[in-house]
Amino acid sequence: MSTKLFDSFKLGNLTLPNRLTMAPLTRNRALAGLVPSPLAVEYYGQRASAGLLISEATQVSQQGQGYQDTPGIYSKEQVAGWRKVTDHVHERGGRIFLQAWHVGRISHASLQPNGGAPVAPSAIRAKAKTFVNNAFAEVSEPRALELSEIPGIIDSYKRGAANAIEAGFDGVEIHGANGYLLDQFAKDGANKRTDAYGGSIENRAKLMLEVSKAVVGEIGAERTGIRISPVTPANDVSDSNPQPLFDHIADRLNALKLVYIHVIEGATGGPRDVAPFDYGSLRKRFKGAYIANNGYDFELATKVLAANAADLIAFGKLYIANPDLVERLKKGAPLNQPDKATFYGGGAKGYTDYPTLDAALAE
Ligand code: 8OZ
Repeated sequence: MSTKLFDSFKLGNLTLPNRLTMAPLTRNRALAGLVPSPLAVEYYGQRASAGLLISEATQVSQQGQGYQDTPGIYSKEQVAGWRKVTDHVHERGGRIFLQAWHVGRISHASLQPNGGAPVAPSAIRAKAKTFVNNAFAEVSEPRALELSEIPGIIDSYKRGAANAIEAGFDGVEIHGANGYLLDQFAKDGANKRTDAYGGSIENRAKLMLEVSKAVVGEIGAERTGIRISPVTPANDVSDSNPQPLFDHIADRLNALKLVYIHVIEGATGGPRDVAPFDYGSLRKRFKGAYIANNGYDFELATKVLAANAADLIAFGKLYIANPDLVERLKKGAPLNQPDKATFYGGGAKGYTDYPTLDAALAE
């Protein structure tokens, strides 16, 4: 079958050798100080043949952490740890963006500064679980952010973006998806504020757009992307009318000239048709690149690229299990199956030990 999946693509100032993107994947293997480990260097390096790698979600502050052992991008030690990852990816001919993350209310007091409450647009606890102290736990009751705290939140993303560039990343993807802080502000199921950040679509989208503007100001639009998930029910988030909300967001991101929008179509890691939504409307409004994600395989990727409904395709679970996904899809070779038991936490097993085709054939 003829496919555009292996065609090159110009993303800002980068030339990607193919249309495959490694989706951001939480793996909970950071070391003390929430520094990426030497295994992370190997893991990302193994996957460097992807057109673009996106790092696992990486908190921009201690307040932004919601799960144990996720890496940060706010300390010198973290920047130094990430520098080893980006150097290795670049040595192997790859390109990598950092995903900048603040979990908002999807956190646990035990992870927060001084054991305090996680922060949210409104003091509404999500019906969601996190993983802390080596066990699943209900997320903690959050407190609503004061209006006076918002500039500090925006600054934390800005600092995270500057640190990411210092750590050698090619760009930053703002995590605006999956029921975390920016998605919580955008959606009316989680945001009941009555100030300038609540109520209308414009007000609810404001924080996501102010963060985008700040990151663009810090590192440049050609190095700034964003991930959104208009209809996902992930982490108990919901909106009563997502189409006009995300149409507005797409228009405004277009005006800010972000290099890409990365769209989770449907329920994160679940059904693509969970709720009606016109993704073509986002595609039409946003003139930068469109990265499509959720449940893609070779066939669907080929179809969507042929229809020009996306520029790049992000693969998650397939990239956990197949470091050489590009080569495997090119050859129509069999794929390794991901092992759910080793997704989150642990060491090399299920992380850096999935064989490449060459390694498998040599056995
Ligand atoms: C799985 C487990 C923990 C976090 C996301 C950052 O869904 C995540 C995440 C995924 O975006």
